[in-house]
Amino acid sequence: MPRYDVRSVCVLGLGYMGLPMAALLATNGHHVLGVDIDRKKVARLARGEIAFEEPGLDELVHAALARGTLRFSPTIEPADAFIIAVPTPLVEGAKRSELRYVVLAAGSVASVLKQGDLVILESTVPPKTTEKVVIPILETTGLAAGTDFYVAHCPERAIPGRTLEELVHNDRIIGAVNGRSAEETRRLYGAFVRGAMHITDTTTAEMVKLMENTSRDINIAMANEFAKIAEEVGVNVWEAIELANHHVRVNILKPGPGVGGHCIAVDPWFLTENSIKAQIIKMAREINDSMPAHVVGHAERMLKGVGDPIVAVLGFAYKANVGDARETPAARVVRQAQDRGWTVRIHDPLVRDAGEFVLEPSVEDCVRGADCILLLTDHDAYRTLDPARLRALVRRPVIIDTRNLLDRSAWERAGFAFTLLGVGDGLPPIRPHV
Ligand code: SAJ
Repeated sequence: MPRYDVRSVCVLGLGYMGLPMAALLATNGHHVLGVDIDRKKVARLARGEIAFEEPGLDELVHAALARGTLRFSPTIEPADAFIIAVPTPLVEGAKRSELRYVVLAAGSVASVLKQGDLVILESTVPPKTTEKVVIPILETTGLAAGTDFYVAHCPERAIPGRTLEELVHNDRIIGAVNGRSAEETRRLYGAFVRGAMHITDTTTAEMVKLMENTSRDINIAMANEFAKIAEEVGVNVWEAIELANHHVRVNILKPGPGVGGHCIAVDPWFLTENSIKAQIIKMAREINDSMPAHVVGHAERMLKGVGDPIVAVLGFAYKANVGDARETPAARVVRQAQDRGWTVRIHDPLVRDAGEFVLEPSVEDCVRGADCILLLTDHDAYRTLDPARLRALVRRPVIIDTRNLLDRSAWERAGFAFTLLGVGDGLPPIRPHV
């Protein structure tokens, strides 16, 4: 008999997806226990302290805490449904997935699993992980997937910066082991998901998620390659892309200093790790990974002849208007600049945790005495920078915009030498054939 009222839900992994999911379920009729192996994080969350910025999340978590429908603990408890939303990073130094946290989480679910429970894997994983890794761990209990308990893989697809809105309104893929598992999952997510829910098998769902992010990675690699070619032939790639996108069937993405974040820079490797046929996916990864060095090459050109240069990096987040610095290409730019012996100062108005990197408290502190400003993230806050004011602070008025954010003529009027990524300034243009 279907249960019409799943009420106790345990969410394992309280990161960028697990926490929003837990808060949404807890404010939509369920009693939720959020579990994380990081005891300090659990203690902070219990006090209502969230370590990252996400629109609406703070309010939602506080609303759920006030209602008493959301609790946090380092220890799992029996529940009607379990959602595994733990990280799946790359193995250190290798281009394949680290499934250690998924394995640990599945083992911990197995320790409390009972007849009739629902287990949903949300973490992004390589094809066949649900079938070959997660289900076997859950079945060590002696219970059978699909009959004694229900299993689905529902990859999250919300974008950082709009997580709550997208968790509610995006379509969901439900990769279920059987019809009953799909129905139980649909019922649970139905509490807050307003998008359509598409049912398929677990391996197809795994593949769909990886294909989505891989397709974006390949498209960004193409834009980055266009930028390099435009520099060679003396064209403004941003103008060329804008014009090409007037074609009804063309939609070229934007070049930049590289692809960061915990998804697009990682997921394509999950798709290729067991494939002997994959080619274009690996090449796109390499093109995107080459961009930090390309940007540092631009800086090198602009700093020619300058002894002991000071470089001011504006923007450390992996993309605009988020405080997330996971896998940020800025870290690679900074390291490569430091490897050249340059002094690098970094500013970001949104990033709270830059790991080993020290952030300056203000743009002014960052650019004072600098020989080159390197704009790496297109935060809205940087649009309104006053070039004349910064001109008075820097040692040499040089700026490299890797995101096409700034008003070139305003910076040039203030006396800056302005380089825009993907523009063939200063290079001899190739004459068109006549
Ligand atoms: N980027 C470019 N040029 C572009 C677009 C992006 O250089 O035209 C760069 C960004 O600056 C950033 C990186 O790519 O460094 C990734 O940013 P993003 O906004 O493309 O994607 P993410 O990583 O924030 O979120 C993606 C989304 N996937 C797709 O759009 C297919 C999101 O829906 C997924 O939920 C998320 O990955 C995830 O968790 O997998």
